[in-house]
Amino acid sequence: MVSNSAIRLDDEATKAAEVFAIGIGECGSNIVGSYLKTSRDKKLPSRVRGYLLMNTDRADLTKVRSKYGIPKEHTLLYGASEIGVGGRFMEGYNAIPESKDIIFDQLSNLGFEGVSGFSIFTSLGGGTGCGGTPALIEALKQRFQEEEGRRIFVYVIGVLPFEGQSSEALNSIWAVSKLLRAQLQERGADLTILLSNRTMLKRILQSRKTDSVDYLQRELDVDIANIDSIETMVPSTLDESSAIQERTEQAFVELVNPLAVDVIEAMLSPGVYEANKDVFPTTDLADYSRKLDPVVVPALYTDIGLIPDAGSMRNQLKAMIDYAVKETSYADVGEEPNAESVYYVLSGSRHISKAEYGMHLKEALDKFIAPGAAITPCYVQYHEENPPTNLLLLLGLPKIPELVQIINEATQLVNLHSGASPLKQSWFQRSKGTTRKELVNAIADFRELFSYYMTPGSGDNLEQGV
Ligand SMILES: Nc1nc2c(ncn2[C@@H]2O[C@H](COP(=O)(O)OP(=O)(O)OP(=O)(O)O)[C@@H](O)[C@H]2O)c(=O)[nH]1
Ligand SMILES: [Mg+2]
Repeated sequence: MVSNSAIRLDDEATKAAEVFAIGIGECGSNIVGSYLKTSRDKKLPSRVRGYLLMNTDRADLTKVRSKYGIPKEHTLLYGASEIGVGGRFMEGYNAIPESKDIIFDQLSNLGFEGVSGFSIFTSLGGGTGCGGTPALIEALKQRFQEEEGRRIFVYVIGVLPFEGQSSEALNSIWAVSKLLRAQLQERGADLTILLSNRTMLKRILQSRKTDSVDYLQRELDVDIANIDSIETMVPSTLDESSAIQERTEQAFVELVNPLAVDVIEAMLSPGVYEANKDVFPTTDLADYSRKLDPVVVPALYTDIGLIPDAGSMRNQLKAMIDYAVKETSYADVGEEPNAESVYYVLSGSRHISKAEYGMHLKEALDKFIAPGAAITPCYVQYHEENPPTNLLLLLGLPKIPELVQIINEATQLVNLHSGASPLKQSWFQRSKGTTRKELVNAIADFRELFSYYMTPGSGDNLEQGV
């Protein structure tokens, strides 16, 4: 009996899930892979209708299959080289239209026809995923919206680079400005959700100090005296291209991926039917994009110790919001994010996750949002004994101070490779597959789009000439 109903439930949940997940490039594939594996291990019902991991690098795909137990038919090797595009995002971009037929064939075999939403997971610092994502969205929107007249929503979960990866900072700027520009023509992502490696690493190092130090010490075989020495080690080691750099990056990635998986689960779960919970107002995934501005930074505060009988709930909820914004966001939004929209999902027991608290939450959020910003609530009540209390905050268009850092890193790099000599100029073609001009434009675009992040004097000037 148990197994029968379990199967039925599983089936229902899968049907209720409206999202198709695509992991593109190494980071994107790893994140989807570890998400699927974690869900399996924790026996969570399926939150996705189908999934595909795609890469231009054969070895990386093979690795991902064995590491996360992914069946071959859920992976796709495409593009000309089989060894990836090595950060040249323009090649990553062009590889999509060149392989459009095989990509769509495989998506079709995996049942993507009926879904209304896609979530694309990628790093914003590499080539395959960073370049391929905007092209893939164009292809999907063309197929569904322009050819079939059917509206779909596309989310991008994009991972910003670690500190000191200046070459990747440049790719990130290109990708984010490309995604936002495309959106103006209805051919871009409906929502771009930013997770930052540098912030996730910082969070992990702070919250699991000793564990992390032990882990890194073991993995890297170096003596780490304390947490501060890791932080200074990060930029310098990631800047050299050496074996230690690769090992460091790998170790960091292993530390931050579980954090990325947590937030994905928190975002997907309210939109999926489950017998043991009530969600109100009823929420489907498309709601996020209807209610939020196009660039979103999530924050996730889990296992919150709220106790309704112990003193003022108003104060407890205020402390909860303060902590969530300042200490748990996935890209650092500082003390005054000034978000233009907010979506929150409060989940827990029915004594805690209830609409009556909406008023206090609104009041607590006030100092973190712009005047007039929309707040959309969602409450998830679990029917079990003492479920954990969790808060997911999605901040629409917040200020993100670390973008200034990313712009500075990218600008320095462009300046470094600028000059009259053709040898200097060829660096752009060689390492990015594009011209210096395209990158200068992307930086200018980015500065304009995010001008209010920039305070006077911040950011090196870009040498416009040449
Ligand atoms: N959080 C996280 N970051 C990752 C992971 N794998 C790679 N990265 C980061 O992603 C960036 C590199 O992008 P990749 O995803 O490796 O690049 P790609 O899309 O495979 O493109 P090419 O290798 O250039 O063909 C760097 O900033 C890495 O630190 C991962 O599993 N998790
Ligand atoms: Mg790769």
